Amino acid sequence: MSSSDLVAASAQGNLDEQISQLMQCKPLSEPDVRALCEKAKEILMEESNVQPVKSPVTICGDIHGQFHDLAELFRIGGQCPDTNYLFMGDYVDRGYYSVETVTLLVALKVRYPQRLTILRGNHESRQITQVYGFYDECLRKYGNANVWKTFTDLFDYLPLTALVESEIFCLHGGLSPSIETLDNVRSFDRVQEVPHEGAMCDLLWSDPDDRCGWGMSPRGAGYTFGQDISEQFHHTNNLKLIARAHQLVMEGYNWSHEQKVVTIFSAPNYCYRCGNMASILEVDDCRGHTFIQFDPAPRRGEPDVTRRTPDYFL
Ligand SMILES: [Mn+2]
Repeated sequence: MSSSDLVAASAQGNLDEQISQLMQCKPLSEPDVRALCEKAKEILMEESNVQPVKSPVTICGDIHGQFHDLAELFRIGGQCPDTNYLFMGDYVDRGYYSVETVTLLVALKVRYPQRLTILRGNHESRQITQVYGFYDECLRKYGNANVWKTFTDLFDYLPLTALVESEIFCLHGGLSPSIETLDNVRSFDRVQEVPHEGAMCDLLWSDPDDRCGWGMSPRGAGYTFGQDISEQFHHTNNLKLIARAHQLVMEGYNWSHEQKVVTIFSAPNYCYRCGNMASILEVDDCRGHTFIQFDPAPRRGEPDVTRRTPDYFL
């Protein structure tokens, strides 16, 4: 081995140690977080606003700092890198372990950049994390705001959307009246704080709705969009499905717009009190899809899993 190979091998060994530490829900030191985020930034800045992803891949929704449920998700869905994952944002806030959750996902991204795709959610933002918990958790666990600053600076580089096998468009929120084509999404500069309005904001904040057309969102950001909007977007961009997260759904997944849109939510018993199931969506190499539902991580015993029969869209 050359000396540069040795350096690379030792860096990788170090990263593997960090990942096993994180898997035990133990946060990294502040300098380790800073070095990790530097590497992650180099990887993420090369990715597209519409990051291409190949199947097989398992698509996941909101995690919100529920570290033990993320560990359960990996037990049920398969460990990284044995299973490829696409996470659609909202890693932080609400739950008690935002630091450990987001550090683990970023470490896995650095270790296995081709196996893991991590998109930006509306909570991957400086402003939102100061209100909903991540900022306070960083202060509590590190005694200062440096780790919060490091992560929120990294969040600016996260891709906004992904496209699985040119047919499943994945994003955190939903569609935007300012966006007709995937090339529109590819064209803007995403490296900034999530704005209060406009295309980038809408992708992270919008929700599907039973009413036709565009509507005002009760969230105060983004829009609601009807089935007519989803159909037009599918048609223009040759899509089979829009997969998104962002909304609590009691079964862990929920179809809308005659199966043109699916909501996936991966935080079981959200906020430790909502009583909902979580789910993940496995897309296999024949592009069949299977939802796996799961309950909160049990304290002991076997995980409670429901594996649905696969559906194929042909
Ligand atoms: Mn959200």
